Amino acid sequence: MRTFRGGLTIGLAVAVLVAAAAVAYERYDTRTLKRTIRRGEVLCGVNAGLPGFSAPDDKGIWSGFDVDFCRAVAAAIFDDPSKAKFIPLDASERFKELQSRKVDILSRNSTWSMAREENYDLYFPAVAYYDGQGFMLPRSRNIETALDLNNSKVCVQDGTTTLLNLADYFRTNNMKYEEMKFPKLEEVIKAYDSGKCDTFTADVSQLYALRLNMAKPNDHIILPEVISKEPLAPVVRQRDDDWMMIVKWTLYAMINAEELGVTSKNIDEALKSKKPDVMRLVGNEGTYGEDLGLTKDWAVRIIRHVGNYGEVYERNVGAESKLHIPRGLNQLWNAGGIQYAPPIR
Ligand SMILES: N[C@@H](CCC(=O)N[C@@H](CS)C(=O)NCC(=O)O)C(=O)O
Repeated sequence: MRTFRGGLTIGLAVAVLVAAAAVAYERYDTRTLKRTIRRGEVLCGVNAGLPGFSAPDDKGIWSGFDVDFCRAVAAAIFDDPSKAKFIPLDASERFKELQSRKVDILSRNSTWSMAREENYDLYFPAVAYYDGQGFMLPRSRNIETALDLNNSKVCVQDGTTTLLNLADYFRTNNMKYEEMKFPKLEEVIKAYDSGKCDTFTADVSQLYALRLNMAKPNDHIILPEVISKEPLAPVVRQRDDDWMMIVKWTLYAMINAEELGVTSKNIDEALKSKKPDVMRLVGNEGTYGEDLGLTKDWAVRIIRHVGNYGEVYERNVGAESKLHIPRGLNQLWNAGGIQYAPPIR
């Protein structure tokens, strides 16, 4: 009888433990790396269509800065950048969808903010692109500063930090505005295009991208004021540290490679380099890749297939792209910007 009761107690304790583990598993996904490797591809949540950042062409081939970052993660893991699958996500649903494991990583012009990490149990490993919010409006309106936007109708997308900063900016400057808010980007653009709004507000990089798609891009100007900090970063789930480390160090490998002058074109020479920093980057010294759960040439794979940070920037949004966004804050720290990667050592 005593044994029976003891067995019952143990049974109950085991059941409680299993239930607690199930709850913990539901809340925290700690197995993304294993699942990704088993699946053979990285699932990337991206913007449905933002030229320069992420957009499919007419054959369904994706390109852009955010797309390349996902390809870099796939290259680090699989030595094959094509092992990244792109899943377009709306602004308002993106964090819930990452939380519910629809994607492994969000690489979608998402601003790192405290509430987003707290409310969705997410983590933004490192800043991929320092952005800020601005205003676009028809050149014909002859407005040169955002402080002259009093009483404007402002087009803005719902579910974004943009909406919150807009309210702060007008309140701080004692100005009135009418919020013309839409859940989908197409609706915001349509409203702006058809003259329903006096101005359109979004991250400056997005204004550059969207202006390209206007019938007459030259008819629209972007005002000089940048009214917020928008550190755009990839996003992963909290307490999934193996995965978070890979995402974080993929970006840092790209930034360090640029700082060390290692590019997709000279990577084979870099493999012969005797410079200690370069030797660590390319895996000829230390076990940095193995310690990430990858191979020693993890960074070589990224640089060879996708390029260093500067190459990715210039190709997609900088001088070699249609957007021509100056490097600005995204220049390396030793060249006037604030992109700064901790060392690989
Ligand atoms: N960085 C801001 C804004 C990001 C954002 O989603 N912006 C909109 C306005 S351009 C967008 O990309 N929309 C595209 C879409 O929802 O498909 C954020 O993280 O909230």
